Amino acid sequence: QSLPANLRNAIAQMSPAKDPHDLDNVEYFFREKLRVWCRVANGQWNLGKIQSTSVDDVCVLLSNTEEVVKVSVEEIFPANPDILEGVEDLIQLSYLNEPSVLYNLRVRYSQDLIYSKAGPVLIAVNPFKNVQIYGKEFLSTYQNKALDAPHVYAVADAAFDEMMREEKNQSIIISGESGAGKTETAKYAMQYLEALGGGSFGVENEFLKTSCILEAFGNAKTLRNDNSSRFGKLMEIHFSAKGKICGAKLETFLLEKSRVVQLCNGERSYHIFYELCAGAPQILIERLKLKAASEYNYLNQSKCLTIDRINDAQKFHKLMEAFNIVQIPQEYQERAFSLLAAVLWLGNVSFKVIDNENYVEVVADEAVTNVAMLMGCNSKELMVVLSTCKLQAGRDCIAKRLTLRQATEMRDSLAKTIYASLFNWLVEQINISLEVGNSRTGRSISILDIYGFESFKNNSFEQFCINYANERLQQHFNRHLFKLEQEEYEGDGIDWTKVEFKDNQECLNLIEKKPIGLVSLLDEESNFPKATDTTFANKLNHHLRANSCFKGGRGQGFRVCHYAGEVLYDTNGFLEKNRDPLHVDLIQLLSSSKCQLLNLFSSKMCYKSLKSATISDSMNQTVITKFKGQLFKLMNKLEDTTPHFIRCIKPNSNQLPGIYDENHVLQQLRCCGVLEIVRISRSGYPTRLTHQELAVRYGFILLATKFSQDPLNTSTAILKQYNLPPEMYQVGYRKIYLRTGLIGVLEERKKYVLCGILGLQKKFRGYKT
Ligand code: AOV
Ligand code: MG
Repeated sequence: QSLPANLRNAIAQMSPAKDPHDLDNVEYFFREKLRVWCRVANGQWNLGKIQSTSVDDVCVLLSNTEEVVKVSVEEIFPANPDILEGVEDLIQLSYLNEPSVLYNLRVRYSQDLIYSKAGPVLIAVNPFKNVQIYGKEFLSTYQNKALDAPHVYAVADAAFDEMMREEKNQSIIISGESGAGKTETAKYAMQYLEALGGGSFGVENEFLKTSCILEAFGNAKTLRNDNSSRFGKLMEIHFSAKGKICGAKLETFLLEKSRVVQLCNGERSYHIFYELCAGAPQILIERLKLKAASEYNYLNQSKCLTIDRINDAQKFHKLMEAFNIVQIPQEYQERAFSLLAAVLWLGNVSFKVIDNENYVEVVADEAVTNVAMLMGCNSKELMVVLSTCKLQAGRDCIAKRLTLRQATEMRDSLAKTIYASLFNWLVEQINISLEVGNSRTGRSISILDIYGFESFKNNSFEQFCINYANERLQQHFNRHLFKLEQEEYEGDGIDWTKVEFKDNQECLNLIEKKPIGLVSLLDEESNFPKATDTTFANKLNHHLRANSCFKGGRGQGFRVCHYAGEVLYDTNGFLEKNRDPLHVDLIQLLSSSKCQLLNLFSSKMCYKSLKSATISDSMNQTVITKFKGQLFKLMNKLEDTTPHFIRCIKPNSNQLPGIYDENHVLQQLRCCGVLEIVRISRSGYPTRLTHQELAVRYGFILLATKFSQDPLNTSTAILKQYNLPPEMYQVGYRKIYLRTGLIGVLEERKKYVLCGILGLQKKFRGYKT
């Protein structure tokens, strides 16, 4: 038996590529008339052939323009032979350098091959158009293993196989900047698992329906993405011993609440508001006193009410379908819609300043009447709550009138609270419908899809939280692909040349370190009554200078060097958003309402404050601290799984098909260390088994006499018996390390040997009877 051709090729290509900066190498390319990549004046990479060389410079004849240009040796990289054009896995490239990787992905992208591999990582370049690579036919092709081209289906399949084989929880971790395609990719992964493990589990396509609901309530148009997730989500899918889905659990992270009341120009609030206004049937319009989206202040402030090529009314009908499939009772659906309309009307509630006094009264117009009606509460009470604030003065309770600013904040706070509670309630409803039966650990696949890295002209608290989450995720990625891998090789005494990578620990220290880190300082200022956003900015500039990831800013600004680039934050609003105060009067208003949903929300708020030691304790738990806790829990959970990474790449910032902006792509490839990953996996060993595991799984091939006291010797004997080439594995003190693809070969051979044995047994039995 000989090795399959693809493995042999892989071995051949594993000889390390020459150092591109080596002048000898340049000479070699010159002598052999081989093609090189050369960076020309505009920064673009062009193909060419070397004409002559000197100590520092090289003259290159460009292939496209037939011009001869003079460039320095640093601007020259070896190009790969034609035969390697558009390879599936970047580890197949003979010469690994930035222009070659960029070109390879570009070639594939231009043929609609949006998926590629970088060793263990799947790279998905967003096509921004429909590509015919999904659906029934492709699902079954991957299920039958008839195709192994890189695909999100293949990743989901590998996770499933590994879960069944190892009985270990798996995770599919999707990252990339805003608009890179994470949410779409997550949906395709769920679609695959649903097709694979469906059947015994409720209604078909249930996952996709839950996505539809979540997107309506948790996604919005931003300047980066028309369907941007404004919350993070982890979908944990559980399987039975037979590999059938037996339930799922959805967990969400920090929804961007501020969007409900405040929008940037060109952005929208949550899709659901526009869908409701555009798609509600007449009877609902009347009941909710609905108007067109353009009539609501919360929606019309950004001068953007529609999204190109999106029909909000149609989306509303899809949502209604999804509601029914997830089995949210009709009556609750209606209550939810009432609350959405209440939020919209709240934005139209206005105040009039009383004679030159410094306080306001609510204008008694249709807005406030409608809010009260929709919330099921008394409109007089509502007006009092929105314009006053009860204060405890000794034993007495006095009502203090609010200023215009305070009253507006109170109103917005009510809107945000209702919306966020509604979102959380929906997540609970979805969880009830996905209910995990008596599942056990060891057979689940979690799919993580969070908000991607964001950098706008103006970045606030929300971007800070989002980018912090991405920073944590990047650390997890680095840990698994670089740190743990290399530490294990070294610790187990196998031959290894270390690969350097860009660690983001310094940036995480900047954010998390106690007592002097961004989070601690933010909390400190948030708890200090006299602090302002400016004193906060000053404090940061004063204390964090020593960290190389911190760059001060002017006035209220500060800059952070994130793994994905530098972001300038404006501290304006940081303290208030972090405190996220919820007035007791508002909770009381909700609990006095006739709407059961609002009662439920208010009881949760009270419950939370009772559960913690003191009321102030829970009130004081700031948003960022809660979020940090959630992220830690998430990371711990992910650490208990075998990760499968998907890196989404955004090929241009205009969300357009067919445009491959090299600089934009390169920047993203650099952030996630694609070249380094390829370098590690090309010389690395992705599969590892302890000597015991190897013996249990594959040892039956050995004669009893060959089992040695020393597990290491036994392992070597087994691998010899299977006739595996020695350059394909390494034997460590504790484990056996196998190169890419070798585990498959072993499995094949095991099957082959087993079939032989079974065949013999059958023959033997036949002979006896
Ligand atoms: P994101 O999740 O990474 O951004 P999305 O998954 O929402 O990005 O993708 C953005 C848009 O790109 C989608 O609405 C589609 O139009 C398009 N797209 C992405 N992947 C595909 C695909 N495989 N096929 C076709 N079109 C695709 V954010 O949530 O903003 O970080 O917070
Ligand atoms: Mg998304």
